[in-house]
Amino acid sequence: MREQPSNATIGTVMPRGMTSQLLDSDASETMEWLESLDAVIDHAGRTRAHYLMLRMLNRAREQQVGVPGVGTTDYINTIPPDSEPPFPGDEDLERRIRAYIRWNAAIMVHRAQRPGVEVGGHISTYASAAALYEVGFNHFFRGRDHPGGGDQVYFQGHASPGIYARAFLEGRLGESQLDRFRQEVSQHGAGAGLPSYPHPRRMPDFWEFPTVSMGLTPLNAIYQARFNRYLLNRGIKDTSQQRVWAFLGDGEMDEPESLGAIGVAARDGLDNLTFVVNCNLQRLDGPVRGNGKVIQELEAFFGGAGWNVIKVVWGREWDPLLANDHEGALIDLMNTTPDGDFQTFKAESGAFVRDHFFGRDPRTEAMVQDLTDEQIRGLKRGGHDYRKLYAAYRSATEHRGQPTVILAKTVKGWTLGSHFEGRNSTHQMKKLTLDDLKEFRDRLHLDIPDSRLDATLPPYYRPADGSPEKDYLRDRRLALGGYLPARRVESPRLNLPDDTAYAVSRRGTGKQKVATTMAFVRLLKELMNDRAMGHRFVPIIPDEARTFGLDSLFPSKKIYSPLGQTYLSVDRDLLLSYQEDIKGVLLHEGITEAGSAASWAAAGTSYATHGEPMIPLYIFYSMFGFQRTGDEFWAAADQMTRGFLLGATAGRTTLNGEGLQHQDGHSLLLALTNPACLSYDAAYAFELGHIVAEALRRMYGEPRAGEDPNVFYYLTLYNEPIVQPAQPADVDIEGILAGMHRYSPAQAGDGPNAQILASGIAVPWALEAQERLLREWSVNADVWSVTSWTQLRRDALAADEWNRLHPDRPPKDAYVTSRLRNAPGPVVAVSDWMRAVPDQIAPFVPGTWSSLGTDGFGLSDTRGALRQHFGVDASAIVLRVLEQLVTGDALDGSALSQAQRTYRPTHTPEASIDHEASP
Ligand SMILES: Cc1ncc(C[n+]2csc(CCOP(=O)(O)OP(=O)(O)O)c2C)c(N)n1
Ligand SMILES: [Mg+2]
Repeated sequence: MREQPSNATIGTVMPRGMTSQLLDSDASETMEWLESLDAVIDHAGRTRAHYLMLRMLNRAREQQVGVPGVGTTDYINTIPPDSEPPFPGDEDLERRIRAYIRWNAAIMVHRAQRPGVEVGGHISTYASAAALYEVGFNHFFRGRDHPGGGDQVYFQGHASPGIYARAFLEGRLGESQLDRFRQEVSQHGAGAGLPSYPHPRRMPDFWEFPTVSMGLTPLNAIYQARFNRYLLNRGIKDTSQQRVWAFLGDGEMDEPESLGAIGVAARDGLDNLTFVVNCNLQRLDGPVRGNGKVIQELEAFFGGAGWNVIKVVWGREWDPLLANDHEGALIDLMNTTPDGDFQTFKAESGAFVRDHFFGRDPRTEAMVQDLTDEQIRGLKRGGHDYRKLYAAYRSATEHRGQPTVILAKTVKGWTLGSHFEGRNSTHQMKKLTLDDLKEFRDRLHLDIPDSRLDATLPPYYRPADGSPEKDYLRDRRLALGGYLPARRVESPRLNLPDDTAYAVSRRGTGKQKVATTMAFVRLLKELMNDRAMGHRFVPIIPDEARTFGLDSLFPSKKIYSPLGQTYLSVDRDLLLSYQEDIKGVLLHEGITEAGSAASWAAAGTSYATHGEPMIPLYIFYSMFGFQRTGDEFWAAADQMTRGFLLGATAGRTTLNGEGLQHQDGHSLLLALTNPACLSYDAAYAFELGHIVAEALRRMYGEPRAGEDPNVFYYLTLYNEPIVQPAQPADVDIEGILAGMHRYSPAQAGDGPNAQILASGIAVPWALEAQERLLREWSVNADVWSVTSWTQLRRDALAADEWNRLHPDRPPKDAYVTSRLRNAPGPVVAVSDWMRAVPDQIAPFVPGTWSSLGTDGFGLSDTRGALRQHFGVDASAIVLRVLEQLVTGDALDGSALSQAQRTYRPTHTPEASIDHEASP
């Protein structure tokens, strides 16, 4: 028996966790409504009641009654057939073009499996996505020459064979290039082959966006769309016509990065962004959601986050069936069938689908009784129906105020035959048998005779010049602004600020103690005020502006928000008030390193994507940089991002009191692994000034012959205030840039000599050690400031390589070797990093090498205590130098035991609290 509707006040908890204290002001009216619903269920059934309830919700929304949204809708297309616009293309020609591309994509991978090569590739992904791309290529994607500017299209990484195959049809790639797929060096030397995936660095005129690390594409696409709006709102470029498309896998959506930023896109109202998720229900190993429904799940996520969701589930063949589904039996079946079953249906026959799907309910069984098994098998999925897709894309591009996600249901391995379609192993299959090839050819209606179907090297297929297919292909792309993908760099070289901008770094701070972070911010302010190019700097911060002193930019540069500032700011009367503005310069991302890194890549590639060189400076806790977002930096390197990464609060002992999770003694090691990243660990402001000037010249000014401008700089900055010395009169700029300069030469004397190599915040410790060595032990030590261990190593490796290739020529010295060749005494290296950081250069240092460092986890304590704990302070340096001198017989061994007594740590050096005296 059904429960009687209650006439009490609605309870305090409503479904989906919304608490409510709504009062029922007319209980008898409420009863009437509830009873009429009951009556509908009794007389017309639950399906009818379901429909009426949805209509009521719709009407309520139209009348602007604020009712909660529905998480998911039925498992059918969002756009009903009678709302589909007419398809403007030539269906037959497009079908043929798709068939050629499908064929060539698969054949390219197949041929790359020829004996002796066997470099692999993916066939089934593109096979499932061909229509998703082709509708875009023929009707939507705008090329660079479109009057409104080009679209930015992120192609799913392992769908690359299809994108190459289209370029082949377009005449942009030749047959020999296709045959060099995944053979970037072996076949015809560097640069002649096609990279496996979209790698702009490997194919800089073709690929724009690296996509194959799953999860980064959705993230990057969101921030690219956001950055396009930023350029528009700041008046730097009119991007209002440009759209960002991201093609994604349904398996890929499991990456936290995939969904992590969708709220940003909704919040910023990015209606210039379209996600197309290829829901083939499979990932690499098997089903994405065998027991569930990935499309429904994603609909709830995106809908809940505020996106416009368009589901393209069924092809046109289903329309008549759904139109006759008066009792909702078919929809019910669709709603309740798990993805695992849908996958199986596509690997089985029409008869199987009749029995196992339609046969589950006599009403649905009856619906298909007049269809043959073949017709049942021919009931297609929406993602293979270009009319349904066209309707979805059109609706997405016309939608205002929200980003759109298109959830398109497809079959993995579609058209490749029964060994591929819907099989769990399909992702990894790279070869077709001769029978597969024949079946595939027949399915695509290609005019290739059996005699030419060689099992190892089946032929490519290209329609002749002047054929209707070729003309159509070309005409469509011409009408849409040119071929895609295409990367073009048309950006002006910048007129860089002259020397005066750097005076602030050179002059020193007198008696005032200033950390290098603050020194950098002072320099940045000067640069941002440059008349010619100051507006191109884009500081990016994940909620640490105050920590790094960047809040001083709030009032003058303001924080970007597409909404401006609609509220009354709590600190509006303060000098450094928090100010948001639609023309704001600062990208204040909130607490998202992932989002900040994505913004940084978007801004740092603006020179190529928009022809507008922008200079992003992403400043973060160095611990949460390479460690947290290293893969994004790697992709950014592939995308040839230019700009600055600023690892603030660097060092294992410098962040007073913070401890294990914050103290970074290793990010420089991680930075070393990125070939596009030049890292510097400056000690002083004047060094920073030269490094920044050089970086701007290389990336945005005039690069020297043979120098790659597509690099970025990682500068580690400290938060420990020290007196910044004025630049020495005989400053060695070349040394600063190459990675080391003798900052404080030893005094001439009779005692033994030593070389102390220090970087960053360790330089002051080294100077103290130098002074004590001289005063207490008559040891003459040079102190070198090593601005970049990594640059020294790279230079040394290059010299090593040159020597290997030129055995008959006099060997070249590495820079570090040449600088230390005649420097007397043992070499002791010290830094606030783990020893492996300085040890990178050890093989290239003549003489005795020894290093001190901060290996292990950080601890919370004072700086002094930590430096003693790790053994990197001045005492530890003195002791290590003496030990090395004794070992090398330059000093009497008896001195050592005395030194050890003096310098071995016995207690924590900082002032202690007298607990007895406390109240
Ligand atoms: C971060 C990351 N992890 C793993 C992989 C390896 N990988 C490549 S494709 C793939 C499966 C992709 O499935 P899906 O996203 O559903 O794409 P589909 O091929 O089905 O369209 C995996 C796991 C990767 N490329 N990146
Ligand atoms: Mg998939």
